[in-house]
Amino acid sequence: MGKVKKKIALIFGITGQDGSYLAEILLKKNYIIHGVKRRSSSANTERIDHLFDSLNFTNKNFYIHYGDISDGTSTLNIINKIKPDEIYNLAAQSHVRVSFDIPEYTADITALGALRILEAIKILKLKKTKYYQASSSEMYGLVKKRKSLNEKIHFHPRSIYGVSKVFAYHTAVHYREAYKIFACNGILFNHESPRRGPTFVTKKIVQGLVRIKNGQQKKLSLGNLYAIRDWGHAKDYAISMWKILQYKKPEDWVIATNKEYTVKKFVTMVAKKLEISLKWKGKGLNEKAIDTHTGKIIIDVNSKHFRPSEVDFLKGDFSKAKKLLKWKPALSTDELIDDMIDFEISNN
Ligand code: NAP
Ligand code: F7E
Repeated sequence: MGKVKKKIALIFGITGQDGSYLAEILLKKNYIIHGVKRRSSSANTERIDHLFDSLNFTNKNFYIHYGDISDGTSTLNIINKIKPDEIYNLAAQSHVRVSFDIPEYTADITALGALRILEAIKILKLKKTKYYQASSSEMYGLVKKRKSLNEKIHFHPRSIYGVSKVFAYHTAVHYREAYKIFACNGILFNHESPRRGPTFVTKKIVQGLVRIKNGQQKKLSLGNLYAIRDWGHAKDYAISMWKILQYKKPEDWVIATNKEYTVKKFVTMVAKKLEISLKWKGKGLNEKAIDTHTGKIIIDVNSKHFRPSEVDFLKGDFSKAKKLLKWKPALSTDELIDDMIDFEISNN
């Protein structure tokens, strides 16, 4: 019997939260992984250092290439060299708040980056290459009714990040329809993990409260405490990306937990697990939480964390993925918090 040819995956955004989990999953499935890393002044490979030996390159199934999706030529060259079976586009300027400060840059990376990859697949006539687009619940933006959102709900983005993701979403659909490329969108709701970037709200809360508990930080300043999000674990969501590309047809999928929490509830859950007793008082910019043991204010609200336009409510209906992909989240938001706290305590 001949050897089964290993599948080749190319991951843009390999150094990010999701890229690192996806690489782990695909390596276990016996894929050869190629990841694209942009040049930076520091190594920035903390999330993937356990997967490859950056000095000796001992993992023969894992390769890193310098590239940048703002650079169409290098993007095309990498895809041409590797001719992957599957391309996962997880690369983005992914911070919604930051997209208000650098809108043009965000659109270049988050919107046009996707176009550059799809155009390369088209130009190179890679008929067998499948494409995954990291679409986002931020595309829904302003929702009319506070109900679970599915694949049929229309988009009304509230930031250039959201607008850019809508562009990338429709670009994937367009290349599927016009050029028969196997292009899929995973519309992923918020997903977090110990590897989440420190300025996203869940990581900021867990890290902040652990440090406050340890006496290393005095106060945590937050923005809108009443935004509602559907928070899952990134490890579960990375599995869905692979499943989406294994489905018989290229389609678009909502991935979520279908549970809702306010930012304030998330704070309360983390504080309770850390045995910090909170008393909330005040409203709006004057809202604060006091540690009842010390009498000190440990949480306040700072307008610098507000967004010019907010997405107030996001909760996802993942019934299509559950039925057809047999995907569902293995970990609850409560278990996600446990994982994030355990990591923070052992790595602080
Ligand atoms: P992340 O941690 O911010 O990772 C983003 C990745 O993109 C990083 O590897 C980053 O590299 C890379 N990148 C940024 N600009 C690039 C460029 N010009 N060229 C090449 N690579 C570039 O984000 P994540 O949470 O893993 O999310 C993965 C994807 O899913 C993103 O597209 C995000 O917008 C989308 N998404 C995320 C969520 C969520 O809740 N996490 C939900 C829906 C959709 P550096 O390490 O060099 O910065
Ligand atoms: O904010 C509120 C904030 O920045 C969540 C990205 O992965 O998920 C993420 O986008 C909520 C917002 O995530 C602070 O106003 C309050 O309502 O953690 P976040 P996000 O904006 O939902 C989507 C699905 C993506 O696609 C994105 O790539 O929390 N909030 N106080 C705060 N947010 C932050 N960051 N910092 C605060 O102090």
